[in-house]
Amino acid sequence: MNPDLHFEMQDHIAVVRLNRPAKRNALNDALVNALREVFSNLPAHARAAVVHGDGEHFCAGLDLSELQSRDAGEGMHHSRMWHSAFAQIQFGAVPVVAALHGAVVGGGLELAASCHIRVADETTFYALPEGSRGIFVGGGGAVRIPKLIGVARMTDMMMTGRVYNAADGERAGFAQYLVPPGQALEKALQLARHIAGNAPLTNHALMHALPRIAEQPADHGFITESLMSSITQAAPEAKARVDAFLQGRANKVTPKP
Ligand code: 1HE
Repeated sequence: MNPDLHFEMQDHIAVVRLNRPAKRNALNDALVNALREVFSNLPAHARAAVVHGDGEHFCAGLDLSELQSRDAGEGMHHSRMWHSAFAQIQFGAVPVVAALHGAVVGGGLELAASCHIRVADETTFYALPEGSRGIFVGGGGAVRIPKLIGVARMTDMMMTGRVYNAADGERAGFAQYLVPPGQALEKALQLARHIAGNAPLTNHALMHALPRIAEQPADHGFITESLMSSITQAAPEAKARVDAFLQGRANKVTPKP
């Protein structure tokens, strides 16, 4: 196991920590490959995962010390290596919650965007310094980040070097949750435990079908939705959960206090 990536199971939750604080958890090739390996080989009892970073920052993005002149073909393969690793996160076995703090920049933001839910603490800031480093996003950011914040905001960030703080970032759509400093990991674990209690088929549909449906033309999307809906409803677990509600044994939906 790569010492820059720490992995442990907490009951059914896989907890993955970027463990390179001296370099602000910058992602070198070995670390990107280690992420792919970890998410490709989660234990069978994993039901959800959390990704976080050691030290003062979540992740400083691409390890710039490895940025070397590559020809176009080599550059494409390098970018595809990142795609393959982050695809294992987005379209892997279990939902992944990112716990963010400090810098979430460049490839670090691309990593966060490949997770299903993002929890940020108030120290978090978001940037895409690729624009000023003379490069472009290559870890799936051009596809995933506009889905969070829109093309216009991403263009602005890369053209002008704009940095979003945690509160503005939450409003823009980077994170779904904003918590006080130091509390992102605990909140992410709490959410992961809730997710782990869902019917696995529902989680699967949310990870694998929903993003595809959202990209389909509406008339295709409606059909795919119906198929997924009938598959999840047919599972014995769905019937048991609905019966539990009807018999007063399941939580009601309650407004937030
Ligand atoms: C690094 C990296 C890195 C830090 N690659 N070594 N990403 C960036 O352009 C962001 C560059 N980093 C920063 O802006 C800052 O480091 C931070 C805001 C993240 C943190 O600041 P700070 O003051 O806490 O730390 P520092 O003093 O800048 O850095 C501490 C050490 O980490 C230092 O090394 P040292 O040997 O001098 O101690 C830094 O050189 C090192 N370090 N960030 C390599 N990124 C698939 S395409 C994706 C393309 C991108 O991600 S481009 C964006 C790259």
